Amino acid sequence: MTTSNQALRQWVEATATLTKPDRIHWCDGSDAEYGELVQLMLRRGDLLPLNAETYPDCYLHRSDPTDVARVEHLTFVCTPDRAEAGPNNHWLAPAEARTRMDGLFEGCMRGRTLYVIPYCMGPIESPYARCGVEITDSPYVVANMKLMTRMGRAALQRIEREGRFVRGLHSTGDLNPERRFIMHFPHELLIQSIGSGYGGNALLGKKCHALRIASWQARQEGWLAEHMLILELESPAGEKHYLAAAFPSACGKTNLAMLIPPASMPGWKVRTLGDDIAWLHFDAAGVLRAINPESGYFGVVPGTNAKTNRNAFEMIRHDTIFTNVGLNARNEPWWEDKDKEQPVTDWRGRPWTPGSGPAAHPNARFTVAAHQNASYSPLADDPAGVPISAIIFGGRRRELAPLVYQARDWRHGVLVGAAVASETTAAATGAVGVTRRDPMAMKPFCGYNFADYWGHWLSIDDGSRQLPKVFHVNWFRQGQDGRFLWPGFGDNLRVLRWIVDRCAGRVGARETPIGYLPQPTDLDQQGLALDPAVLDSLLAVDAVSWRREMQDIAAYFAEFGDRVPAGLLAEHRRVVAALG
Ligand code: GTP
Ligand code: SPV
Ligand code: MN
Repeated sequence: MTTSNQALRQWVEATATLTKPDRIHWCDGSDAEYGELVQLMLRRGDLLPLNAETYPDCYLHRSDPTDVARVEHLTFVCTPDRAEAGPNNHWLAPAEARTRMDGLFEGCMRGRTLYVIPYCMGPIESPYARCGVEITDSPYVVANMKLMTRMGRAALQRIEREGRFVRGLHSTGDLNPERRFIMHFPHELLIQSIGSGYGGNALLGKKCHALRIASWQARQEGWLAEHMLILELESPAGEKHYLAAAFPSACGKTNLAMLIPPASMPGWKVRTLGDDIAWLHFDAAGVLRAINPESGYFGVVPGTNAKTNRNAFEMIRHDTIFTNVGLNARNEPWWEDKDKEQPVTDWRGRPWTPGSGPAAHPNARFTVAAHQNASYSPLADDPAGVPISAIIFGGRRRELAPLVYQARDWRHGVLVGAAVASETTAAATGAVGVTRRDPMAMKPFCGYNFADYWGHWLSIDDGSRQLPKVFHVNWFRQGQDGRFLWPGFGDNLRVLRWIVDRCAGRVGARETPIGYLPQPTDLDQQGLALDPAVLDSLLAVDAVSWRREMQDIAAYFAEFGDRVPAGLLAEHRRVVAALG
């Protein structure tokens, strides 16, 4: 196989000249090809077979122990002008980055196969979808891309029709963290990644293309590429709303997108359109429509069980690649909070004993095709996407942020998004549990200066459009004893219900300086065993703490100097004044 697209052919040839692979394989995306790759990886020990009766066609991949998460300190945005990348990104001059990367790519595929993966982010027929080509020397990457994207022949045909594609060059290199870099060249629509085989570092269609490069393109072209789930919420009366929610990594997007209603809320249905990324465009009528550029999930495994997320628990029982989980005595994958059993082997393949610590790495992941999810919505394949009623921001905050509040208007909503903060998680290397600002849950993923990004968000309100309502949620408030105050998971539906009632203008609210909050009696509490005092504290707005928070937000904005849009600062001053 090759291609009629000359630019693609030349790039593959030039890459082969640089990296010197033994073979070149153009991926057609077929099931047979996937099967052959799996066999190859089983032979090489890159994949281990799991219990074929209880977990048919499931495999375990063990990463290099130094390569288990995204590496933000090694991820760069390389624009000619440093200010374009902004203080939110690590930056290198494009020429310097290219020289460094060329040196590392030189001969790196000797003895290996170079795979060419044409992929399409979004339904193949969607005007909102965009194509890319990833070159990689990792069969694990190819297999993951097969489960998570529309890749192969159909994507190549679209590329040949359109002539446009984002280029991504990836090699696992020698997996030495000293020689690990993930570089983005937005002006050239180019990504280069070496030294990691892990998730967001290596599956270049995902965070590198669909967020960093796409956010940069979206700004030029007037749309949004966001770290958001997309779900459909249907009421017992059959009313449907589509919600998009941006929470930082490992803060609950997959779980919310697959929510199963509590028994006390019969007739409500949640269907999943996406669990990680949304591309949002206005249609001709001024309605904001969302597509999910992906077609599979790369989800956090630990914590997944029949109670927290039965849909995910069931969908990963077949045709799933597990990365960095433990094993039980029956050679089944095992992870923390799966069940009451004990593992026998940890994620590194070492014998597990009760003193060993977690058996699964806290950032262990499953890779699975989206249609395996029982709550999958076929609208995820609709080229037109779905109309969004509400955008929900959220973070993991043990204190301060209430269970839910609504921004008064779009401009306030942009401030609420820009002010998101969250405790860091195992999704990236570095300290866990440290509260940091993570605007719109895009801190690791915005491909340009955050100040310009906030300006772009503000510019969305051009006076002619039907804008979604904007909310903020926090499932992670903790009591003195460190336990979560809110039950979360299925019970989050109670909050979603208030949100759609607000969108439909059916329910009132309590106006506070930070926005509109529910009256406790307006939240469905049937079957919810929550102490009323706890609910009051989840819905409290403490002016003293919020004044301190607003100061912290002002200090953060100041890091971006005079590029910060005046509208955002004016909105901040308005909230400060309201807090008194
Ligand atoms: P990325 O894939 O990294 O972008 O993460 P995500 O936002 O999809 O996070 P995910 O849904 O996988 O959740 C991450 C962790 O948060 C898991 O350990 C979940 O069990 C936990 N979690 C999710 N929702 C809730 C909730 O409502 N309450 C509590 N307490 N924990 C939750
Ligand atoms: C995240 O970290 O937000 C993820 C996992 O969704 S990764 O694909 O590694 O970015
Ligand atoms: Mn994510």
